[in-house]
Formats: sequence, C-alpha cells, structure tokens
Amino acid sequence: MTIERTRTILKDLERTLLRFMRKHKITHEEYRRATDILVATVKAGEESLLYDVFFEAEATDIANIGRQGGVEAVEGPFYLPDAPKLEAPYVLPQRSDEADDVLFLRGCVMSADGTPLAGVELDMWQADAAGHYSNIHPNMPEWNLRARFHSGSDGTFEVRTIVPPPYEIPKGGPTGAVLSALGRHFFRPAHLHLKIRHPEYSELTSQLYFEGGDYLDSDVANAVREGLVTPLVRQDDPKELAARGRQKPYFEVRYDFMLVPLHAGDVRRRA
Ligand code: MBD
Ligand code: FE
Repeated sequence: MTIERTRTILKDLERTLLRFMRKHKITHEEYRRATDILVATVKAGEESLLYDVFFEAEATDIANIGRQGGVEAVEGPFYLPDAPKLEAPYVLPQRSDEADDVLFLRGCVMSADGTPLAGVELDMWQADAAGHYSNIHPNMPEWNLRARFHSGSDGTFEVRTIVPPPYEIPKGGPTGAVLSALGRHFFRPAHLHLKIRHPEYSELTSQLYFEGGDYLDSDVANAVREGLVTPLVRQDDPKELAARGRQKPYFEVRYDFMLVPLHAGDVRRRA
C-alpha cells in the first residue's frame, strides 16, 4: 500500500463520513455514542469482531473478482499465527473429552491445472462445541482446535477434529448491542477456517461451511459464498468405524483446495 493510495482512501473516507454526518444531522451526543462503541469493542476484547461482521466479506468479494484458484474467504477476528505443528496422523489439539461429533476433513491441494501439491501448509482453526475459540475466550486449553499440518507427497491431507456448531456473536458486548439495535440475529453458520500456504503459491484464506446447516442464508457476517459449502457426510458403516477405531458414527468432509502460483497472484493483485 503506497502513501499515495493511503492518502486517496483516507481523504475519500473523511469526505464520505462528513457528508453522512451532515445528511443525518448527527448530534454531538450521537457522535460520542459512536466513538464510545468503537472504544468499547477493544475494551471488551472484541477487537476486529464488529468490523469483520459488517465489512470483511466486502473486501474478500473485491479480492475474488477475476481471481483464479480457490475462493478467498473472510479470515474473521480469531486467527492467530504460530499454531502448533502436528505430526501425522493429524488430530487438531483437543481435550480428552472434547464435546461434539468427530469430523474427518480430507482432500487434496492442487495448482489450478490440477497438479497435486506436496508439502503445502494447512493452518486450521475453529470453534469448540460451545462456540468458543481458544486463546481468545477464557477457560480453554491454549491452542485448542488450532494447528498446522501438511499435504503429503501426493498432495492429499486428512485431519481429525470435531463438527463445530454455528457461531454466536456475544450478545452482551458492543457488537451484540449494534446487532440488537438493527434487529438482527447473532449467528454465523458452523464453519472451519483454513489458511493454505506454499512458498511458490499465493496464500489462500478459506472457510468451509456444511450443506443443510443453519444460518447459511442469513449469516450475520454475510460471508457464505458458493464453492465453500460442502456436504457433511455421516459415516455409520461398522467396517469403516472399525477401520478408524471409532465407537460412534462420525462425519466426513471432502474438500480440494486450489492455489495459484505467486507470480500469477501478484499480477492479479496489481491489476
Ligand atoms: C467468526 O468466527 C468469524 O469467522 C467471522 C468472520 C466473524 C465473526 C466470528
Ligand atoms: Fe469463525
């Protein structure tokens, strides 16, 4: 981001907001109410939650225009770098009695021409059965349901985790207060977050949703996009259960990630 672009954007933002204030005859009390809300989000530990709910999907839609490879998804407010690296067979860090159904996510990472890519880093994070993210919400083990792992020599990967529930924005905080004032509900559909990385390819931020799940059509963050919604398949075949050492039926999701070479990605970004 050049200083020229920063200046252009800031000037237009200022002009736009001043015009908006004049149009609505914003009072001093209303103005202070707005700045108080922004300050309160930080104090409540909601950090970018308010902005991500209202504006992040627009930025990813803009990034997806003319983009090759997989659909870019919102990162959301809860990504943290440097998650633990796993050894195969991959299991996301979790409590011994981690609640909710077991989920196996598997697939292949490939380049846009279908060539499988080995040694790709998958950096995954998700909510637990209570809808909480580790290292953000209190009383959870560090790095719970967050980890990095790799695609194998044939480009495939498999990781065991749990099926997350829909995510509910905290009702008691400033983001919840804004949603209440608008008369909106507080939910995002259940989802898995992943960042897919390879030194020679453009990093892809993805997010997977489950077909038939609640709130797919009314995501409070309006971030569900075609190509990110996958079938959640229940597996109860005794042979399959035995092969995986599972006592109870589990779920499976298959998803392939497509990366574009760094060079092509850069050209797209400059265009
Ligand atoms: C989330 O978990 C999330 O992924 C987004 C985009 C916004 C709020 C909470
Ligand atoms: Fe999320």
